[in-house]
Amino acid sequence: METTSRPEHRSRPGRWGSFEELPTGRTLVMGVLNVTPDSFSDGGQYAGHEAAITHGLRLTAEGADLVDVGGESTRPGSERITAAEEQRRILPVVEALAAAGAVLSVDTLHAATAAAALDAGAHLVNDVSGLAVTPEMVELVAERQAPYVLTHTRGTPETMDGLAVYDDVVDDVLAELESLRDRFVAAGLAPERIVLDPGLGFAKRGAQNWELLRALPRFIATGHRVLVGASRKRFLGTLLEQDGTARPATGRDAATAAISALSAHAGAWAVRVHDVRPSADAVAAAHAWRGTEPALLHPGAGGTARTAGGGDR
Ligand code: PMM
Repeated sequence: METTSRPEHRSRPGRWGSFEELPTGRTLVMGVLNVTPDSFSDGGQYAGHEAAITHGLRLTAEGADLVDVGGESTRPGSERITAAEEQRRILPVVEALAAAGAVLSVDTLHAATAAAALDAGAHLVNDVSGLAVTPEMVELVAERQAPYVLTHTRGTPETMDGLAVYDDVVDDVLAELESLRDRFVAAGLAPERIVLDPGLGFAKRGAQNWELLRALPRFIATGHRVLVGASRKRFLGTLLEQDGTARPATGRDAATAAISALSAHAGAWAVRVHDVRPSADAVAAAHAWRGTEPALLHPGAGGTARTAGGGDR
């Protein structure tokens, strides 16, 4: 006998049409689409427009609620590209996937690219600038009232590895995120449009990533939606190392799915992953384990601490 409810929305992932229409009763799965020749985790596979569009559609078919389109690698030590080159890479992909009904975020450090992608049909801006966010980006998202993923990092991809020094990584990351959040709110962005992301792997050393994951309920208690981006990251390669050799990126998907399940159990808004199906399944299992669909996992998220009925989810 079927004992768990199967929400209607599971039948049409990736076709929600807008940020507002995304489901609120469960953790969402954001599929990663790197239109780059040099990403650490799927390096160069989807650099051509056709291949990228096909992969984006595959991500939605496999259960992605959102697709995160990026044209510039932000791995430690990666080289910066111009906003013009970034737009050449991603805009045709954004247009095609938006036309297919996918909810899209644009993963960029450049306000000009964020603006162009929003014009081309993207719904959210996913910015991993952290403390280096530009005034132009603050102004843009406030003016457009664009949903904005505020990701913690320090420095730039060239310098961030040397900046992973904290008194208390959880306290410090939360404080830095909240002060950045205040800048956006002061500029006029509605707090419920701000998603917080602890920025795993961004100015974080191995163990610090686990401390942040352990503290996920504290991030969720801010009242903001929280995004977790652990997929295929180096700290998972270290966890799974054999004979002193880190497990390569594509061998990290089972550990990624485990983190997706635990993030869902904790009440994260979304997980950002490369291999969508295992994480979509993991999230479904986590919610089934909880027994009921939470009444509203993200009640208009924004700035005030939520008193979650069941305590730590
Ligand atoms: N990680 C990467 C890129 N963009 N965006 C957010 N919000 N959070 C993350 O953890 C994150 C991100 C790392 O690069 P990848 O696209 O090659 O995984």
